[in-house]
Amino acid sequence: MRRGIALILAAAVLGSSCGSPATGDVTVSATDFKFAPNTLRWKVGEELRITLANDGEKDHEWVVGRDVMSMPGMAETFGSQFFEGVDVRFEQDGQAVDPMMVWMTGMGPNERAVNLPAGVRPTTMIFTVPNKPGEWQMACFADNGTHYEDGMRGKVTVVP
Ligand SMILES: [Cu+2]
Repeated sequence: MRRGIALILAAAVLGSSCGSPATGDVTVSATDFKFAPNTLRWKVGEELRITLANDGEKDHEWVVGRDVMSMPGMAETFGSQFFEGVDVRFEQDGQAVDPMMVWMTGMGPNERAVNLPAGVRPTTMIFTVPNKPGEWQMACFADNGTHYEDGMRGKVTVVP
C-alpha cells in the first residue's frame, strides 16, 4: 500500500515536470530524434533569445507552425508558419549571423525553418514574440518527415 502511494507520487512529480513548459530564454536541444525541452510557453511582446543546438548526429531543422502539409514527393512542412513576417536576428558564439545563412530555403516561399546541420554551432534566435497567440507546434521535418514521425515535435503555447 505504501509503495503504491510512493509510485503515484513519483508519477505525479514526473508528470508535472514533463508537462510544465519552459519559459523565457532557453536552449532547445535537438537530438536523434527529439527536442528537449519540447514544450515552450511564450508571451506576446516579450523579447526572447531561443538557442537551438544540434546535439545529435543527423542534420535537423527547427520550425514552428501549424497545419502540417504533406504533398506526394515533397517534404512535409507547416501550412502556417509562426516566423513568417517576424523580424529575427541570429547569433552564433555571440556574433551576428546573416539570416540568409540560417533559414532553410527551397521548401516554399513562406517556410521559416532554422537549419541545424550536424555539427553546427548553437544558433540563437533573437525576436519579439509576435501577436500570434494560441497553440503552435515545433517540428523537424528532415528526411521526408521521418524525424517528425519519430518524435521531433513539440508544442509552443503563445499567451496574450
Ligand atoms: Cu530532425
